[in-house]
Amino acid sequence: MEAYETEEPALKKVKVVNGDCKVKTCSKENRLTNIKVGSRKSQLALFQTNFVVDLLRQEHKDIQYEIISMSTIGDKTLDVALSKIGEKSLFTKELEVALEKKEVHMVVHSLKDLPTTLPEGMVIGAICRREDPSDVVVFSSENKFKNLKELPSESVVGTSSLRRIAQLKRAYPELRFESVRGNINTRLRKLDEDKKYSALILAAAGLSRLDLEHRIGMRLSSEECMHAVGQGALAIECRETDKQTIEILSQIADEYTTLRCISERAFMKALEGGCSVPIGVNSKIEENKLTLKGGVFSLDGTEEIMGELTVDLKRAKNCQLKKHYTGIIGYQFPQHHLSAAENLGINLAEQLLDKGAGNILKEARIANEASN
Ligand code: DPM
Repeated sequence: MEAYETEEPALKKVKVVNGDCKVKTCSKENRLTNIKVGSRKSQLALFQTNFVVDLLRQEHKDIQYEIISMSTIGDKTLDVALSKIGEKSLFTKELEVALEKKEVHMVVHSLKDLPTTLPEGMVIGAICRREDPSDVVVFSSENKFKNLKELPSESVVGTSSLRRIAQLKRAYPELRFESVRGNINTRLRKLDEDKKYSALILAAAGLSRLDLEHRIGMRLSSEECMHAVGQGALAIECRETDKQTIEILSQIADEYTTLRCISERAFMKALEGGCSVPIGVNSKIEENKLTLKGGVFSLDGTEEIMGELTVDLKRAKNCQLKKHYTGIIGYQFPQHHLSAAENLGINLAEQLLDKGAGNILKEARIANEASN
């Protein structure tokens, strides 16, 4: 079997055959001593960046870390619904330019904001251990509701996610779903002050990172609302050729999260979905078996096509090594597991396309473009 070998001679040479990692040599004088980490400026983004820097510090105490924060188009375009801006790398572009110009070594993102195809030359060097990936409901501080069912009909629920709207319309046809933009604190302020919204749908992970768990009024089950691809996981993007950074990042990557997220991203990629497509997923690893559940939903909430597939990782066959799997590098993990995860996502997408998911997605894209 062919081995993945690092190209830059100065760095610790790592040779990997099927996850069997052999460290060969280490030249001290060229080692990175100062790492620049790019981040968006929002409170959540800075929290996430600091979280990753803390993890890195535990593994690499000898390195200095510097956080460089910047605004992105997504941050600047607050008045338009997310799905209507039509730019896939909305929250990532400026940061990727800084990476390309070598102004930073790495950038921390919410994995769900990273497209399944990254810009040329960029990879995801690590995905950290996933937090709760589910969606939750936050009610306006004025009312005492505990469940969406209790809201009076025609109450307005704020979310810009077509995925959330398409799924929740099925269970709560009497509610109205309207776009809301801005970072989490801005949204909560609009919820409490504007009187327009009775509730918001948000990711549990974002709220808990900001210590706002007490605002969670109701957790949505996966039957009611499948989460977004990659939700709840943090990803660190870096240059594909920057082997030193890739090696440093490899130590904070979580194997199960990586496998689950590769399967989810492969599923979305095979369906050609972006952040404005109503696709939801759920994944788990139990007893070495990776299970992926996926769904495609029509925007009006009338149609859904779902499926589920499992792969036994123990029985996964050796495979041709790839540079990355949906942009994710995991050279320290068994490659045949990464490959099995990717194939699982592709196979599930094919199963859904056979059941007619292509038409639902096409209609969703047309409807979304027409409302631009
Ligand atoms: C993406 C979506 C949303 C974000 C679309 C979706 C939600 C937008 C909205 C791709 N990015 O989920 O279907 O409801 O108006 C985002 C959040 C986080 C990362 C906030 C959230 C934090 C959680 C995480 C916005 N991106 O979803 O409530 O790191 O996974």
